[in-house]
Formats: sequence, structure tokens, C-alpha cells
Amino acid sequence: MARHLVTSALPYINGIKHLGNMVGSMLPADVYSRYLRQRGHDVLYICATDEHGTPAELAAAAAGLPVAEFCAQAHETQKAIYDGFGLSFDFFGRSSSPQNATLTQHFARRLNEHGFIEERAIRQVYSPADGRFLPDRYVEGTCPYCGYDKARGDQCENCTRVLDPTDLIEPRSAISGSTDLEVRETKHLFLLQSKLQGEVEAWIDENGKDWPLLSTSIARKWLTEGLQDRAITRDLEWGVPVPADTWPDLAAEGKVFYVWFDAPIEYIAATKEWADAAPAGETRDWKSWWYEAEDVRYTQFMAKDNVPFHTVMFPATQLGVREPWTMTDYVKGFSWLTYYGGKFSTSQKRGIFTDAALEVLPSDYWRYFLVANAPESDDSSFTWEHFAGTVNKDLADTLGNFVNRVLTFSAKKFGDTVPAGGVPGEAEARLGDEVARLVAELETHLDALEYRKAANALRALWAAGNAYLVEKEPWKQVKTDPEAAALSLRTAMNLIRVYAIVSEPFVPDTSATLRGVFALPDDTATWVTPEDAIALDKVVPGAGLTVPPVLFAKLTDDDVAAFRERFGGVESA
Ligand code: B3M
Ligand code: ZN
Repeated sequence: MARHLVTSALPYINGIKHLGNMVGSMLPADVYSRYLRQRGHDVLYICATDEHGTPAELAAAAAGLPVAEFCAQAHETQKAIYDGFGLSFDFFGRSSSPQNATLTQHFARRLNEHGFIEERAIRQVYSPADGRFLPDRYVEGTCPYCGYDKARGDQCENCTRVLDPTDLIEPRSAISGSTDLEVRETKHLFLLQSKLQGEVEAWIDENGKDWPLLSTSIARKWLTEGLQDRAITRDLEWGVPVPADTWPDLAAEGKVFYVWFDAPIEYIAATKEWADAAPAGETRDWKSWWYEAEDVRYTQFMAKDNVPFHTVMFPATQLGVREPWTMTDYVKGFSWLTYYGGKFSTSQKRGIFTDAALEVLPSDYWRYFLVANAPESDDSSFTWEHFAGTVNKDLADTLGNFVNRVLTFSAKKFGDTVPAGGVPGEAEARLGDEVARLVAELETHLDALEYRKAANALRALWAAGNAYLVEKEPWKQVKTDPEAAALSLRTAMNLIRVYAIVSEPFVPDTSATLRGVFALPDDTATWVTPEDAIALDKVVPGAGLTVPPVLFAKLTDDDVAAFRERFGGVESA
């Protein structure tokens, strides 16, 4: 048994996430956490909403709410959706927590003590009309490169060039629209990442050896370009305040830390939130996961745009504090899920958002499809046609139909207990070997975080049941040799038990239904051992049996047409 710390990138608070966000971080982390727990490991799966920064302020303003209130509501909204998806977080925290403020300030002080933070005066846009300095994103104007007239001060959305607010032609305040802007001098904290370049490189050389190429190639690209010193403070109302004991001037000006400085620290802080939320009588030792935690294996999940922050910037911070905080052992990055080859877009109402997904179908349909088509090395495209085809073939036909056929037929012929009789023969031995081989394959792929391959192995396991039924034809056997039919059905029921167990990381609700078919004690059902798989004898004659309702409904052409209509965007792809 090992200790596994698992985190998925913290979903930003400003809006409901789409299926691309789900498959690129939280869902694979959940599949892995569930699997590790079933294998008997000690797992802590932590996530949180990422609540600071300008997008939060802007979203709150758009909603007409004070930012703290907006974030509190949006956190609950997201949490309910993730519950709906069956995400088994040990804790889902908030980066605006007091725990995070304390830890973020601690990290900043330590970095400062070790000479990695410097106060620098910079020239920044000030808006007298708004009475404040404007963060880069709050300055809008015309892009000097492409002429786009709604370019933001940090980046032009149209040509993607990174900008400085002073580059913009005819700049204006995004808050008030005022064009009366001045450039004034103000102080900010800079993290001297350039001083940590060598250490980060050495750390990647050592730790990144077995990471997927997607993660290491992004890290290397950043390191090759050279780590720049970065401003880690902002002029915002909402954020972790710069501590007055260390930087009185900046604190007096109300500076807060940059959202990407405090967000990764929230992985640690959320673990403290988890500990602080322990029910009476239970002790939770957050520090044993994060500090001098040599026995902990830490795996992170995220989409590729977040990889630089997790492989380079946050490691630089962790190395710079000169304290033994747990650093990531493995970074699983994902490419993009597209919608008919195009981007998911909130403004154009294209694609599927997580709340709407759960309105139209139960979460297992989504979980299975997304994991089986995870954008691991390349982007993958969502289409309703592909989705319906996968649901109908894999879930409804291969798994659902098998379960239903076996159980209804057995109930009809043999009543509501597992039928007795028959002696396992060559077909059962072959099946047992096949199941053992496929379970081992599934384990290999899940251990290696290869989701598409893992889903293939699971699908092959489901298909093995159908092949066995076709071979044995219990509906014919029953007419001439009821004992032989009983054996076939009982063996098929043992397969259902195996499916209940090994399908759980993918389709937990369905697994719960399948576990409910047999009155089995929970402890026989954590994971499938090779002996179990080969023998296929845990479901014993005479055991009680309940036939569940149809597991998965087939999606019709009309359903697909209605989904395309509702979710739109197909024509622009
Ligand atoms: N909130 C990702 C995003 O919303 C960002 C992740 C933070 S992980 C520490 O794109
Ligand atoms: Zn531009």
C-alpha cells in the first residue's frame, strides 16, 4: 500500500466548465483516484475553485454581485455539478480560503528571505476616473500588430500576441471606458525566476524522466526560452494581501498576489481546509501529505495550457522557499477536446457545458465516452454522432444488453437466485484466462495513466461476456440440459460481478447498480485478483439475485438531431 496524493487543476470560478475542462483534468484524476483506492492504496484527491484574479472580479461585476458573494455562490454551483459527475474529491476547497492566504504569505516571505523576491518600481497605467491602477487586462485598445480594436493589455485575442498595456493604440479603461489614462510609477514584487532556472532544469531532468512527452516538451520549451523574473503582485481588490510585516508600502497600497502565485499553493491549502473540516473524533494530518512526505507519490492532472505553471513556475516557487514541500512526481497533461473540430465557446453557445450535460443524460454516459476518447496525445473531437454510436455500441449493447439478457433469462428460467448445477469445462477455463489477462491489461494501462488504452481493455472485457454467451447459447442449452444452462448463466453472472468491480472508476453509478444485483458482502468486491478472474466462482449457487432496470438507453437519430439543435454550432465547424 502506498500513499497517493492526486490533484486536478483548479477550475476557475468565473463560469461553468465545459466537457473539455472535465476530461482534461478532473475526470481522469477521479478515475485514477477511484482505481487506486480500489487497489487498496491510501489516496487523497484534492481540488478547489480558483477564485482570485481579474476574471473573478469581472464575472462578479457582470453578475451584479460583490465578488466574495459571487465566488461563494459559484463555488456551490460548481461543486454540485462535480457531485453530479461522481467526482470523488476528498476535499473541494476554495483558493479564497484563509488557509490559502496564510500559506501564500508564508511562501512569499520565505522566497524573500532567500533572496528570490525583489521590489521593483514599474510604470503602470493609472486611471484617475476609476481612482486606481489598472491591471493589464483592464486596459483595452487597438492592437499595434493586427489592428484589432478590442485587444486587452495583456494579450491580443485576435492575433494572440502577448502585449504590454502601453503597446495599445488609443487605450481605455475596461472598467469605466475612460480614455484619460496616465502612466504612473508604482512598486510590485518580482519573483526572480531567472535565479532558479538551473535548479528547475535539474529537477525536470531528474523527475520528468518518465513524464508524458506532452508535459516534458512544454516544460523544456519554457526552460529553453529562459525563465523570466515575473511580477507576482497586482492592483486588485480581491486576492491574497501582500503581508504588511514584510512589505508595508505595498500592503498600504492594497496590493494582492497574482492569481497564478496563490492558485497552486491552494493545492496545499485545500488539504489544510480538509484537515480543518475533520468531523469530531477524526484527525486529519494535512502536513504529512505535503511536508517531508517522502512516502507520498504526487500526481497532477491538467490541460496543456496549465502545464508551464505546474512544471516550471510552481516548481521554481517550491524550490525557492528552501523547505521540503511535496513536489509533483508525475504531470499528466491533456490536449483539447473540440466540438465538431472547433473550440467550445461560451459566448457563441457552442459545445456542451457540464451543467447541461447532466440535464440531458446521466453522468456515466459522459464519463465513459470522455475517458474512452480522452485527448491524450492529440486533440479529439466531440460529435453527437460519435457519442451516440459509442453509447449505443459499448454501453447499451456490449455491457447493458449482456447484463440484462443474462439476468432476465435466468430469473425467468431459474427464479430469483443464482442457478446451481453444471461443472466448469474448457470454455469456462478459456474465459477465466481471458478475463485474467484483460484485467491485468486494464491495470497496466491505469497504472500508466493511459486512458484510451484502459477503456479499450474494459470494452474487451465486456465483449468477452458476449462472446461466451454466443458460444454457450444458454437459451438453447436450457431445453436439453438445464444444468449446463445454469453453469453458463452462473459464469456470466460472475462476469457481471467482475464488471461491477473493474468498471467502477469509469462508470461508478452503473457499478453500484451491478453490485446491487447480488447480495455480496462489500469486502469481496474491492478489486479482482488473478485467482478470482480465473475461477469466476465468487457468485455462488443459491445466492439472491435482483434484476436491475435497463442500464443504458439507446440514443436514436431523433435524439442526436435534437442534441445538435439544442447545443448548436455544428454548421460553423
Ligand atoms: N484555474 C486553470 C484554468 O482555469 C487554472 C488552473 C489553476 S491550477 C493551480 O484555466
Ligand atoms: Zn492583434
